[in-house]
Amino acid sequence: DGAVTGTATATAPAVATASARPPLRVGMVGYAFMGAAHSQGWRTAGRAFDLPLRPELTAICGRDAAAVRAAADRHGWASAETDWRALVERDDIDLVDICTPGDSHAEIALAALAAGKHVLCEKPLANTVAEAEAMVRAAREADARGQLAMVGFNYRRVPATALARRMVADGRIGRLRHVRVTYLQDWLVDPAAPLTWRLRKEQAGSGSLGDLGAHIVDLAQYLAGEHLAGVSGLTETFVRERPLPGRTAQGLSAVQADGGTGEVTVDDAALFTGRFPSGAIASFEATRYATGRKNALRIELNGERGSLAFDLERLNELSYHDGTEPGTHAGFRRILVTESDHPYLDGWWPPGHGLGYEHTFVHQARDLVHAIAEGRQPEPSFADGLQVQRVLAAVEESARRNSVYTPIAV
Ligand code: SOE
Repeated sequence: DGAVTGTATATAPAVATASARPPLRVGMVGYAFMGAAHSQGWRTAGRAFDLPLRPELTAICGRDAAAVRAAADRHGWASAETDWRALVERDDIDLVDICTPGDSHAEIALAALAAGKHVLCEKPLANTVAEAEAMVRAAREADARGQLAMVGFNYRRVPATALARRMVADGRIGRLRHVRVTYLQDWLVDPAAPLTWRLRKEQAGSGSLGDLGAHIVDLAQYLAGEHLAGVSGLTETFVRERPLPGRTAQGLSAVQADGGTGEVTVDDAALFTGRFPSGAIASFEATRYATGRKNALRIELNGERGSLAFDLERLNELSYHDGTEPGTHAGFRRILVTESDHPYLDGWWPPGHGLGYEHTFVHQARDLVHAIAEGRQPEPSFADGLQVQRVLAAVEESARRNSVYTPIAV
């Protein structure tokens, strides 16, 4: 700088350091699994990437004072609140991030938008179509006041899925014929796993359908570049009665029971097919009973000119078959999605060093910060979240009517 060069006229180059950027002060509601994941996102985005606003972890909120204080310390939040209404009213918060079970999404989002905040809401957007519609209306009104709202479908932010989207849009697989998606987990295989909130309709809205099916519907539509026109589905609940969880139960399948059992009021598995307006057809499977499968989100797209395949358990890779190559040496090849010109890779490590699940939340925070700084609607929007909700509702309706083909409401 000037002092070091020793010349009175020398000036330092105008380097805007991250700490000189205007802050984006975040208040987050919820501090369990998704709260920890979103905390990572907010904490890291401004360090890995050059962002126009500097995310600040201003306040975290949860009902249990001691637990939320501990979460604040652990994840780096400056303060803790026990009442989300107090959090959304705080003058020193610009954005409210909702990481609670689905039954409180709509109420918190509406209050936060009314209080002038931007909103990020975990998926599924809401527990019902009616709630999601109210959220979309509120988001539209807020948009006119310069506030933005996004739903958190984080699997769009895996570099390999973002690259797949780019390749489909560039015509690399040509006209789409098939989309084949599964999202398989196994944390409910044990009938002694307790009845946590994800198994209660009044809290979670639905079971595997909303928890896992929402992700694969969004991802399939995002990659296909179009919305489903209709679906036929089946749902099943394999274990209808489970031990009640202890008050301290944490995580997906913590076994601490208080005694007594309760009814499982959601689906354990959902299986459905769908049609796209282009003529492509799709199949979907979402379950927590796929013994041995931990977080197996797999998607394959077959087009007239080629195919793409992705497996979340190998998330740095994308398989691509170029059907226009001579048959003698054509075949699926593995693209290692770690080059600096691959989506999101400009902020990370040299080629081959790889990313993980948590980076999707960093990328989500990054994209939202850019949209807010530029004053444009981030994607996926609340309207996108509502559309996914309508697909889920159509699957439930179809399942109720023995798999009758059910058009998606528009
Ligand atoms: C549990 O099934 C869960 O944590 C989902 O709620 C998340 O959305 C998914 O990303 C991982 O699995």
